[in-house]
Amino acid sequence: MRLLSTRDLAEVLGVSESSLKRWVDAGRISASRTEGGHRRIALGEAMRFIRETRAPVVRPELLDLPELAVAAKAERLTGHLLAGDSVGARGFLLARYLGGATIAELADGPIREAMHALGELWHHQDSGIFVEHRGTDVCLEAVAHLRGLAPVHAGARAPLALGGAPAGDPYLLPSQLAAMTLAEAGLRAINLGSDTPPSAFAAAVAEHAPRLVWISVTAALASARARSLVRWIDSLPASISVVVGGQQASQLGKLPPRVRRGTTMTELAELGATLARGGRAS
Ligand code: B12
Repeated sequence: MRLLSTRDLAEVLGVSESSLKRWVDAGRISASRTEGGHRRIALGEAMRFIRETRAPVVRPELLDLPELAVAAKAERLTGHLLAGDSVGARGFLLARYLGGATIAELADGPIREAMHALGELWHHQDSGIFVEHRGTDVCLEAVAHLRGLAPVHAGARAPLALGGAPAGDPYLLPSQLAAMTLAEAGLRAINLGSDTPPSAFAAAVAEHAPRLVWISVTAALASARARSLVRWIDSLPASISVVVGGQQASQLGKLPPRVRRGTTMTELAELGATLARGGRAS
């Protein structure tokens, strides 16, 4: 875990070190102490403080996040993905996250917009497919980078959520974003990723006993696969909440009434927050 001195964080924020020490001592920023008694602030805690107070980041390079300076001013993520610019894409997402956007807002907003724009390319240009594949890789990397930096909200006893995309569905981003959204809402989240057969979902559920299962469907599934997924969902104990979403979720047809359908990560965040508070899903 990266630790910052009070002097470093003061310089990052463009405030005096004495103000920063005061904020630590008043409990506004949590810090540990070195053996010599110096205050040390975890990077995740610094990020939480910056987001919550909307504090401007004056010297991003001291956070070891130089990409922040590169992309903070760009208006859209799409341009970075089209150009295959991974530094810009990382900086774009990080700058908005530090500016207070939630993971769900980033997913439903710029990430969705940019990926949908990439998806139109292959209709129009010969180079579209390579640009789409390169842009997807850049986006996946930027989202994973944010995932690594975002502070963990869930304690060891927080309810567990587990999910992924079904067999025959190669899409990685939607399920990864679902995991991050639920983690931000205060749940522990295990992402099984793309192309997960019902038998693997079943083994994971048996091992981890989740409170919530999410399923993200983006690909058009062969009907036998869709049916076997629905059978498995049907077989889950009533104590497990299930939420299904994604561009092609409607092909699963009629689902048991206790299964929720969601269309956005914002809805998923609301469901996650209810479960994290100990509430019921429906
Ligand atoms: C990247 C991509 C690929 C990559 C995937 C790489 C990877 N490993 O992830 C690759 C190259 C493999 C690929 C392959 C194909 N693709 Co493709 N792909 C895309 C693309 C550009 C982005 C998908 C993505 O990541 N979106 C980002 C997410 C975040 O957005 P989203 O899916 O809308 O998700 C939002 C909501 O649905 C919701 N949500 C999602 N999951 C969940 C879950 C829950 C629980 C909840 C509550 C909400 C929720 O929240 C999200 C944020 O708002 C889309 C374009 C598009 N319009 O999406 C085409 C797209 C999906 N692909 C398409 C096509 C045609 C194909 C291929 C058939 C191409 C081919 N000829 O080979 C193959 C089929 C693969 C297969 N087996 O099905 C078409 C599908 C058209 C259709 N509806 O039939 C699209 C729409 C492109 C287009 N405009 O034509 N693709």
